[in-house]
Amino acid sequence: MKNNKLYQKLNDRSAHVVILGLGYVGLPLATVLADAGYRVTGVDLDEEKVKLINQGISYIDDVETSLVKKLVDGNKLQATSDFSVVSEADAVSICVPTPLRKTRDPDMSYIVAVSESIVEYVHPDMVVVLESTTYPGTTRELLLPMLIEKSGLEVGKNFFLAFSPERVDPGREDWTTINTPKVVGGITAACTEMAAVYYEAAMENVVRVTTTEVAEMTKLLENTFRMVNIGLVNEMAIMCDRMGINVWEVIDAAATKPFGFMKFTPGPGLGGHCIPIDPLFLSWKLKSLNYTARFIDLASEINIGMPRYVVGKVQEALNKQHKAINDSKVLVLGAAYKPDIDDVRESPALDVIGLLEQSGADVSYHDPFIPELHHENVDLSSVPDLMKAVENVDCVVIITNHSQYDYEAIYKKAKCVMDARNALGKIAGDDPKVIGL
Ligand code: SAJ
Repeated sequence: MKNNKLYQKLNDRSAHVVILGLGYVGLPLATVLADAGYRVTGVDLDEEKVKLINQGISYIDDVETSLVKKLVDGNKLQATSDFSVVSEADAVSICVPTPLRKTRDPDMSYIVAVSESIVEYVHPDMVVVLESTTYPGTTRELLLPMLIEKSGLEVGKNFFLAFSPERVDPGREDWTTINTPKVVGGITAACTEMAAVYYEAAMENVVRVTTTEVAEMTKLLENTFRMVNIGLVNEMAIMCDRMGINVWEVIDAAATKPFGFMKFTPGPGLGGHCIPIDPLFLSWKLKSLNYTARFIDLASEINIGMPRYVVGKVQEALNKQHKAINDSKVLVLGAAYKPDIDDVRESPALDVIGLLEQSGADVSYHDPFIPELHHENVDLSSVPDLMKAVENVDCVVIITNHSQYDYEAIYKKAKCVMDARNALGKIAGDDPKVIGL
């Protein structure tokens, strides 16, 4: 392997790298690899992204514009929408979306489209790494035949193909593309090694696994672990509520166990483009093998049911004020899917707002990160004066506990609060105007 000229180009960083897809995974990867010494060309169909990068401007919060400018000025990074650059690539990373369709099965159209766009440019002595989260078998069963079926190339000999799951957590500063361990698994051992030496140029800890399926499954275990444990604590909240036990106190007490326990907290549901979605790739694949992934299905059912459970608690809170949801004014605090970010993808706030409106409530929302909310049946703008809105509504529902909210003031001004995040914590004591999960 060490005498292979591709291996040498990757090892001495004289290789030309092409990154396909310049989103929250592709752009950080492109800049990290360019900063490590490779010449990198990013490819994206969005001409605006291409233009911004070539102007030395970053559009991803986690990537400093100063770094993009340094790399572009230093001719280490450029962008294009022309896939033919793959014909000059020594290494290619594919970082395109893998969403779910409305029918909750994987949408592989982006992977298929990008494969069709590069198949004519694939050539001997190149390594291709798929980063997009997907079901086990995608790289071997879908990508490999698409890329080399007609080319006569031999995988593991003059063409190298691997899978390496993205582990980018937007906004996180402690774990970055450089220091987060990077799992790499190839179609063959030589593919694993070629992809590993490619990434070792820039990443501190490359973890080799034996196959693409192991690498694909690793990512799904990581995020299924989270989804199932969140489903567990959500059910714990429901069970504690039935028994009149404070689930937050139980979780905090359990979290004092220094081993064998990992803290998760209940909430209004599961948002984001990873956790609610990735495990469904697995259950979908297993269905094709006549197996039901029961933990995933059960956790998904509980998590999907949380918005409706929260609306039931709003009804309970209003009922204490001798009011119905119908015609009540309800203010939803926080629309993002988790605190202190501006992403509403799969946010449970959207479901809570929709359900409240279906019950006849006059719903408004506030989110300092999200000025406008236009999604399916939701068409709202964030209220301009938070405290005035808190004072004027019949019930405040805390869905996303952004850290900048003054929860003491909100508690004092609100007529009643449904707190789905324990944001008020001990502020409210046993005040009956506050209802938790
Ligand atoms: N959530 C809970 N209770 C919890 C944790 C999360 O209800 O205890 C909810 C959140 O409010 C959110 C959803 O689950 O709506 C997902 O939250 P998350 O903390 O898992 O954040 P994500 O979706 O940004 O997940 C990403 C993932 N990163 C990648 O896939 C590369 C995940 O693997 C990370 O572990 C996670 O960030 C993280 O730890 O921040």
